[in-house]
Amino acid sequence: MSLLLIDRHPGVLRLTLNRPEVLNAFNLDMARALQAALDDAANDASIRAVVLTGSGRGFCAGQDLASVHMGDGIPMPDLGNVVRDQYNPIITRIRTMEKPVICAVNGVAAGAGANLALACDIVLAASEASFIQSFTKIGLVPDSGGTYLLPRLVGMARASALMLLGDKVSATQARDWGMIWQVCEGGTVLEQAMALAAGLATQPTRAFGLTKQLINASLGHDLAAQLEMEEDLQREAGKTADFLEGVQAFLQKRKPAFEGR
Ligand code: T3D
Repeated sequence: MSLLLIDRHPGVLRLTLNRPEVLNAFNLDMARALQAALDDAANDASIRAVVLTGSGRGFCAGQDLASVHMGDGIPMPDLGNVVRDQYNPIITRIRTMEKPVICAVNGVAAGAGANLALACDIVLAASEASFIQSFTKIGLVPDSGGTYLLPRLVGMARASALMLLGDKVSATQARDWGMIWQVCEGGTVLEQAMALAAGLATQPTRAFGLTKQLINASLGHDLAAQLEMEEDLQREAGKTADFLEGVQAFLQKRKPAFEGR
């Protein structure tokens, strides 16, 4: 059985974590498969949006705790290496990929699974989904970019409490706190994510990529540096075929046909 299901739709790549018996917890092979698929998506110009979801009733329960070999005199594993080799490349790729990554959180998202979802550009969650920063419950620290993203999404007070207490946050609460974009009722989360992705795949992909660069940079920039970067990237956007098409379509009162370049 494939640990990651890869489905191509026009302009859209759908990636489904596929270890439903353990709520799609990550082992090394699944992490490697996701890394490779994200790399392919980033480098394939025909893919203009990515959807990430999970099979079964969970989205992802983080690290597969059964695959961490310890106890009975076995030396303690070096978890820094696990984070470096498994999770950091995935989070970096999602954040830096110059096309939108949409997460369809179909069920519980815990530990690295929660932070994987939060790293995506637009997060939709099923009404029954939940988010748990479960790391400290097993004596670990949050990883997969959670300590970077969560305080920025929900503020220090909520991020600190969520990470120290490890409480479950419902999809509705997550939306109301600004952690995610939207809650989808009635089992429609994947359908809605795919429809969103199909729409985005017909839009100016290059401008999306540049916008992602600006959003990422804004988290560390002061206003002057950000204004300068906007100037630079607007210069680039202004040279794209999609800009020309967008303006012509507006003036001719027709729908633009963006090619993503
Ligand atoms: O290497 C490193 O460790 C470093 C990297 C760390 C990154 C991390 O992600 S650390 C955090 C790891 N994840 C967790 O601590 C979450 C553990 N899981 C849970 O707390 C609960 O399963 C959930 C709250 C996510 C869901 O609860 P519930 O009641 O809906 O489901 P369940 O019955 O607990 O789980 C269903 C099955 O999935 C169950 O197997 P079984 O009994 O039916 O055979 C359970 O053992 C399995 N499962 C769930 N999470 C994991 C898992 N198996 C392995 N690893 C898991 N993380």
